[in-house]
Amino acid sequence: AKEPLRVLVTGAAGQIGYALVPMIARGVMLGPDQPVILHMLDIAPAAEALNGVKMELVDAAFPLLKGVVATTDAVEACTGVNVAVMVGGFPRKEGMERKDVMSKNVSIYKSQASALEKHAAANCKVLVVANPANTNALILKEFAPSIPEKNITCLTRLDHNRALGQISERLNVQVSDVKNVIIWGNHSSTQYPDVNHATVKTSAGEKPVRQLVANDEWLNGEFITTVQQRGAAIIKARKLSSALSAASSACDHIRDWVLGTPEGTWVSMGVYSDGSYNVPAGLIYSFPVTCKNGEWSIVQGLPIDEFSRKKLDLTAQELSEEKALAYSCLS
Ligand code: NAX
Repeated sequence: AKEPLRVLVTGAAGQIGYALVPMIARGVMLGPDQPVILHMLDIAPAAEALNGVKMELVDAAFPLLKGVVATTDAVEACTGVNVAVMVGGFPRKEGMERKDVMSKNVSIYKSQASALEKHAAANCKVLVVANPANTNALILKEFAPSIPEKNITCLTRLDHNRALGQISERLNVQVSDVKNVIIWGNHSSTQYPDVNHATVKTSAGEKPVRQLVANDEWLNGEFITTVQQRGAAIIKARKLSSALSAASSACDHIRDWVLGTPEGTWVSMGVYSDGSYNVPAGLIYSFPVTCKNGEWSIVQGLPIDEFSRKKLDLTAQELSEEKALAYSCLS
C-alpha cells in the first residue's frame, strides 16, 4: 500500500474548499490508490465553519482519507505537506482600490510562503488558486526562495476547461474528444484562449478546431470573450462565484502535473516564464505544458500569428503592471 500524501488546502472553509476537499479525499486529485491526509487552513473567524467541514469529512467515511488537520495556524497547516493548494485570500469588496486588495494578498502570500518554505516536505508542489492568482504565485515564489521555481504554479486550468467546453457545445461533440486549446497569460479578462492548435477526434481522425467550426469571426470574437467573461457569467447566474468547476480544475491541474499528461495532449498552467514565446521572463504566465515524471515543460515551437501575438503581449503587459503594483505594496 502507498504511504499517504499530505495535501494542504488553504481557505478550506470557503466555497471552493467545500467542493475541493471531498474530491481530494475520493482520490480525484492524486489517484484512486493514493491515500491522503488533508491539512485545512483558514482564519480565526472561519474556525468553527472549518471544524464543521472536518466533521463532514469524518462522516463521509472516505476510505482513502487517513487523517484531517483543521487549523488556523499556518505552521501546523504547512508541516510536511507534499501538495499545497492555496485557495485562501482576500476578496475584492465593492469600492475597494486594486492596490488595497493587492496589498492584503501580498501580505498573506508573503507569510504563507515562509511557512511553506520552512515546514513543507521537500519538493512540495504548490498551486495558487486565489486571485490575483498569477501574482499571488509570484509573491509566494519570491518569499520561498528555497522552493524550486518549477514547483510554484497557478490555476488557469479552469479557463482551459471552459474553452474545451465552449468548443464541445458549439460542435456538438464530446468534450473528451477536444484537446490542445491554450490559455495564455493572466487568469483575468485579458487571458487569451487560443484554438489555433486545437483538434477534435472524429471518425476520420483528428481535425483542426478551426476547420470544423469554419467560422473565424466566432472563434476570434464571441468564443474568446465568452471564455474570458465566464467567471462573471457564473456570478450573475449563481450569485456566487465558480466553485465546483474551480475545484474540479484544481484536481485536473495537480493530477496531470503529478501523474503526467496523455501522449499528444497538452494543458494550460500558470508557470514561471523563462522567456518562451517572447513572454518576459520572471512573470507567472499561463503556457501550454506537457507533464512527465512530476515535471511540467512548456510546449515549444508553436507558430504564433499576428492576431495571437498582440493578445499574448497584452496579457503579459497586464501581468507586468500587476507585478509592479505588488512590489510597490512591499515597500
Ligand atoms: P470564499 O470567500 O468562499 O473562501 C475563501 C476562504 O479563504 C474563506 O474561508 C476565508 O476565510 C479564507 N481565507 C482568507 N484569508 C485567509 C488566509 N490568510 N489564510 C487562510 N485562509 C484565508 O472564496 P472562494 O469562492 O472559495 O474563492 C477562493 C479564491 O479563488 C478567490 O480568491 C477567488 O477569486 C479565486 N478563484 C480563482 C479561480 C481560478 O481559476 N484561478 C476561479 C475561481 C475563483 O474565483
